[in-house]
Amino acid sequence: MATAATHQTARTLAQDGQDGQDGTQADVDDTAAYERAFDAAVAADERVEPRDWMPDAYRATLVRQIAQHAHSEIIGMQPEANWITRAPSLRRKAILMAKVQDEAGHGLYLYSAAETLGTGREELLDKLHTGRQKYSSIFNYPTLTWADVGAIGWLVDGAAITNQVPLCRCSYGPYARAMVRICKEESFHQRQGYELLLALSRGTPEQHAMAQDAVDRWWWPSLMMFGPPDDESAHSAQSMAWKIKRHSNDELRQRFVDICVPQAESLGLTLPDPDLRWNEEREHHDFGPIDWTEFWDVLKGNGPCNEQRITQRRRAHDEGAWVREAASAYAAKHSASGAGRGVEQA
Ligand code: FAQ
Repeated sequence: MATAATHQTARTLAQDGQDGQDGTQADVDDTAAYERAFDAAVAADERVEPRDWMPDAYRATLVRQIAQHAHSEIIGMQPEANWITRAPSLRRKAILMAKVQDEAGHGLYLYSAAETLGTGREELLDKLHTGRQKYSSIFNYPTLTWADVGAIGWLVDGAAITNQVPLCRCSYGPYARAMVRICKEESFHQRQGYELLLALSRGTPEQHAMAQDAVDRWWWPSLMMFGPPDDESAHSAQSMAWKIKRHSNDELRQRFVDICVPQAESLGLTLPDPDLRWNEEREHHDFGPIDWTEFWDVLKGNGPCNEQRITQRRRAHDEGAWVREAASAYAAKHSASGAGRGVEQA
């Protein structure tokens, strides 16, 4: 919760502003004062909360990013869910089911965070289903073998954590707080993927080859998850100035590569990049060029599974209509009968 004087000023001004804005000089002065107070609060690392005044563009950027993030979580359930019925043991099946359920939960926290900005879930889902909002490029690739479940956990969840831990310090309170729990769960997801790949890597030659093949296919798309290079990233500069993003796309991508190289060695697997080597001077790993044509093509809808993912999402939404209707009818009935005020119903 924001406590410093600067932010209180923004709140007080915003409350005063509820009296009405009719375009007078006083209103213009008020807006400039709100902006100064908002900028000072962000500069002082205070949290912006739902009732605080915020620039329209800040609100729109948050809705865009949080919605894309929420959509990624629920579309991201599909590639792994594909393997639930074929998990090789009860233990693996239980772990995978828990992971996929966690992803649904992450979607719920994130849609709720977006709702605090005044945008309803129905509207966001409609934008997803009609292609007006994006989800992460990574979920447009197929899961061809069981080892892909391990590669997703190790690389995709690993990339997600690298990107999301800094979001726990995002300037918008509800998003930052949602990320704390999400990151804890992603950490478990990453470890289960690593452990799965380790078991395969140390298994039969066929299992080792399956693990290597999965890593070969998921490595480059995982690097693309961090978004376009900094000089092509339309939103980074403003999002970093607002402290929504704390690091640039390239910084986080580099951090991820540096984390993965020793982990791949421990796994006994090779990362599919002949240019990957330690750079003494930079104290980072150099890595080869990313195929950005592929990335933009996937974003345009031409990835291997775009069509399948969105068709399945729309079907799940349509088939779940009766649940939403029943839940709404139940809530309306109980609020009318006073259950909403704590009266227990039989
Ligand atoms: N895929 O200017 P920037 C997960 C778009 S969750 C698709 O750099 P920004 C958990 C971008 O929206 C994975 N689109 O954008 C899990 C923009 O288009 P727009 C999701 C992408 O926002 C694991 C345009 O390109 N995580 O994996 C991508 O500053 C396993 C220009 O880009 C998040 O969403 C992409 N990879 O930076 C679940 C984290 N990259 O909107 C299941 C939160 C960029 O103008 C299983 N998001 N674009 O039409 C972020 O941190 C940021 O939004 C970035 C992009 C870094 C993704």
